[in-house]
Amino acid sequence: MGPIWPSYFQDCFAVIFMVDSANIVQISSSCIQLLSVLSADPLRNVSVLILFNKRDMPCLMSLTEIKSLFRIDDIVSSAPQPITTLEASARSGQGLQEVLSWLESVAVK
Ligand SMILES: Nc1nc2c(ncn2[C@@H]2O[C@H](COP(=O)(O)OP(=O)(O)OP(=O)(O)O)[C@@H](O)[C@H]2O)c(=O)[nH]1
Ligand SMILES: [Mg+2]
Repeated sequence: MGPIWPSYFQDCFAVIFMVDSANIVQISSSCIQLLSVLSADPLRNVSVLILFNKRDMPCLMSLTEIKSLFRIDDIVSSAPQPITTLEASARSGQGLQEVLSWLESVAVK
């Protein structure tokens, strides 16, 4: 669906970019997609949450390794947007409260 995402950018006040952290094969393409989202002009001033999902699943890589493959630190320091990273499991509900708190914090701005 990536090619049609820009059709929705104009009305966004925030972005939640969800990463399937159990699928290490997709990590590099996911990172490229993220960079194109962050460089989109209509999204220059929105808050961004990078959400590492599926943390309940067994995974060959630790979250630290995945974040390092993503070069998260470089992305956060060079992107124009305020970026938050969180981890969650949509299946178990782990981390969802933090996601809601983040949404609330950016919605009142
Ligand atoms: N264990 C687990 N499963 C999840 C979680 N979130 C979503 N799923 C499951 O993952 C499946 C959907 O994810 P994907 O298969 O990656 O779907 P997709 O990203 O649209 O499709 P692909 O492009 O093929 O990856 C569904 O079966 C969901 O129930 C989670 O946090 N934990
Ligand atoms: Mg998937």
